[in-house]
Amino acid sequence: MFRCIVLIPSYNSGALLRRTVVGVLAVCPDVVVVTDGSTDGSDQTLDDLRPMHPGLKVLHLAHNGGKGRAVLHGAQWAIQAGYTHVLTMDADGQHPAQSVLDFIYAAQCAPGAVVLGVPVFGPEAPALRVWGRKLSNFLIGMETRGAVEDCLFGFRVYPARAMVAALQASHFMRGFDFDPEVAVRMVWQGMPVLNKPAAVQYFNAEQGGISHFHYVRDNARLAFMHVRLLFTWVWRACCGKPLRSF
Ligand SMILES: Nc1nc2c(ncn2[C@@H]2O[C@H](COP(=O)(O)OP(=O)(O)OP(=O)(O)O)[C@@H](O)[C@H]2O)c(=O)[nH]1
Ligand SMILES: [Mg+2]
Repeated sequence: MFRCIVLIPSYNSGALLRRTVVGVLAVCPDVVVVTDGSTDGSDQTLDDLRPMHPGLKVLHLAHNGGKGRAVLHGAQWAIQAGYTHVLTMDADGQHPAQSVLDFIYAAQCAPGAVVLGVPVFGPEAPALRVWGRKLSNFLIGMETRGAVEDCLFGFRVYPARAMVAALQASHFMRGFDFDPEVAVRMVWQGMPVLNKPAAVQYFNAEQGGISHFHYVRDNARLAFMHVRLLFTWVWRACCGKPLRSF
């Protein structure tokens, strides 16, 4: 039976975490938040929501280990709790709570597929973010024969077991390389993909906007990921056999 839970990885998301969770709870009762090593007290801002929302679960990891590790942890918990699918969304209010049910419905209609959000940027989106992803999208589009329209947007619905299996097959994908690489790996495993537009919103510092994307560290990680994926892709093309992890 199809059961989907909203999975929100969070690291020092400030006041936006509670706002995001409240927004999601208004449309979907099942939410799991995974925080790891947050030091800004944002975890505690959810405490008073829990008695009123029995479907809200907050998982704490003691040490910060990256977005991908947090998603893996949450998805493993979700499988144990009987969920078949997870809808991942960011904690910082950038992803649209009003599209949660649409995405869940799309996944319910195609339970064997991964539903990938395609960002629809507003005028406030920084040009660096809008244009910076074009190279990544070009490379990933090539490696997946155009199956993945946007590789960096984290608003998605995954069949939980397939996503966990893809992560467990590799030591990578634990940080910001999670979103692009897991999509490629799932396509290579033959999973159908639905690309679905969804609004993305950027907040400025006064609105509490916060990013943990570190330009040097995370772009280096993404560059290494592209080298890995391109190498694997060429190898697959030459040998005609799948390499699940590399
Ligand atoms: N649990 C956990 N969540 C994380 C970690 N790093 C980032 N996140 C979450 O992942 C989501 C995306 O992180 P952001 O820092 O906003 O990165 P982004 O949205 O890719 O980049 P921007 O375009 O700058 O916003 C947010 O919900 C973060 O709280 C982490 O180490 N652990
Ligand atoms: Mg963000």
